[in-house]
Amino acid sequence: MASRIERTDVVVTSPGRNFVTLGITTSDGVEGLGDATLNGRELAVASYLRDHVCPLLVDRDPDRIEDTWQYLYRGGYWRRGPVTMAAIAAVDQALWDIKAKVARQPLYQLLGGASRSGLLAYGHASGSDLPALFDSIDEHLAAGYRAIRIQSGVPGRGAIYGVARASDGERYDYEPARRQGHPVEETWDTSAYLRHIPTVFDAVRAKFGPELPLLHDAHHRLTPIEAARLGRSLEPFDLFWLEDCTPAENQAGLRLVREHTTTPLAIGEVFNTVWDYQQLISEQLIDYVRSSVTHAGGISPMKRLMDFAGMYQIKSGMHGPTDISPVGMAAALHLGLAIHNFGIQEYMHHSPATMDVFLTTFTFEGGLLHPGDQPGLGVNLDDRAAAAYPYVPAYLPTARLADGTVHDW
Ligand code: KDG
Ligand code: MG
Repeated sequence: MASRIERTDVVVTSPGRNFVTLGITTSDGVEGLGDATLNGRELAVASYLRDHVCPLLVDRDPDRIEDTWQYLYRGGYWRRGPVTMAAIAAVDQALWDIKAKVARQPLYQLLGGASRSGLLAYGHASGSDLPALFDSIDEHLAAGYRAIRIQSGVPGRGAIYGVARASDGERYDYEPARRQGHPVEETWDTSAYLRHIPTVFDAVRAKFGPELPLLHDAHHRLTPIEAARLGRSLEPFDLFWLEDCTPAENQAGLRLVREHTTTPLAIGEVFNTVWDYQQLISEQLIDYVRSSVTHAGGISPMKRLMDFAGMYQIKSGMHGPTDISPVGMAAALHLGLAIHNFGIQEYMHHSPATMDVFLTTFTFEGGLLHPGDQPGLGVNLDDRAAAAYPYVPAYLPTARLADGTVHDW
C-alpha cells in the first residue's frame, strides 16, 4: 500500500532560545523534520501548524511535495506573511527529509548533487569598541572563519542591535532576543552611525589586511539616500556585502542606492516569497539573496528563487543566525551545496544546549560547511532533551530615535 502521512508533531523547545520544529511520520515509519522558528513570534507559527495545517496533512501522499506546497499556499486563500510561510516551510523541509531518507540519499543528491565540496561561511564579529571588535575578529579567525561580518558600537551611544553586549557574560555573538516579557528599547542615532562605521572599517583593514572578506549589516535602518552615502563611504574597504541597508519593502528605493555605489548589496532576510524580490532581481538592484529556507516557504520555493536570481548573476547568502534551528541550517546547507549560484552562508555556532536537543551531521572545517552524507537532512530531534526546555517568552529589541519616537525603518 502506498505510504501516507500518519502523524504530525509540533515541538516547541527552548534550549537557550526558542525553536519550533515540525515532525511528520509516514505510515512506513519514516520521520521527517522541518524548522518553523520565527524569532519572537514562535507560538503563532506553532498554532498555525497545529490548528490549521497539520489536520490537512494526515493521509496525504508524502511524496507529493510540490502539490502539497501549492495546496497549502494557494488553498489557504490568505497568502504570504512570515507566519504562513514559516509553517509551509516546515512541511516542505520535512517532506524533502522523508523523500531523501526513503531514497537513502543525503538530500543534496536529490536537488541535483553537489556543485562544490563545501560552503564558504561567514561569522559575526562585533565589539562595543575597536579593541573588543579586534578580539572578536581574532577569535573568529582562530575558529577557522574565512569571511567575517563586522558590527560595532558607536562611541557614547549605548547598546546597539547586532553588537554583543559585554554584560552578557559568556560571549555569544548573536542572541538578540531577550528572554523577558517585553522588548528592550534601544536608542538610535543615524548621523553618528554614518560618521563612525567607515572609521571602523578603515581600522579593521589596517590591522587585518586587504584580503579578508568583510561584511556589514545595517539592519534596515537607513533611508535610500543614507544607504547610498554609506555604500559609497565604504567603497575603499572593499566589502563582500552591505546587508539590509534599507527597509526594502520599498523596492524602487534600491534604485537610488544602486545609482550611487558599487558596494555589493544583500537583502531579504525578512522576505517570504519570490514575489518580494521581483523588482530587486529583475532590475538587478541586489547582489545576494538573504532569505532562509525556514522563512521563505521551504526548500522548493528557495530553489525556484535562486534559479530566478541566477538569470541575473545574483547569488545566495542564506540567512543563518542562531534563530534558524539546526534543522533549517541543514536544509540551507543541502540546497547551498547543490545550487550553481551559491554565494556564502551565514553561520554562527548554536549553543551547546541547542546541540543536545538537535543531533546533527553537518560540519564546519577550515571555514567551510558541509551537510554530511546521512540519508535525508541529517538531523534528529532528541524528544526527551527537547521536553527539558519549555518555551520562554523572548522578544527582539526595538529602538527609539533621539526625540522619543519609535524608529522609522
Ligand atoms: O531574528 C532576527 C535575527 O535573525 C536577525 O536580526 C539576524 O540580521 C540578522 C542576521 O543578519 O543574521
Ligand atoms: Mg541581517
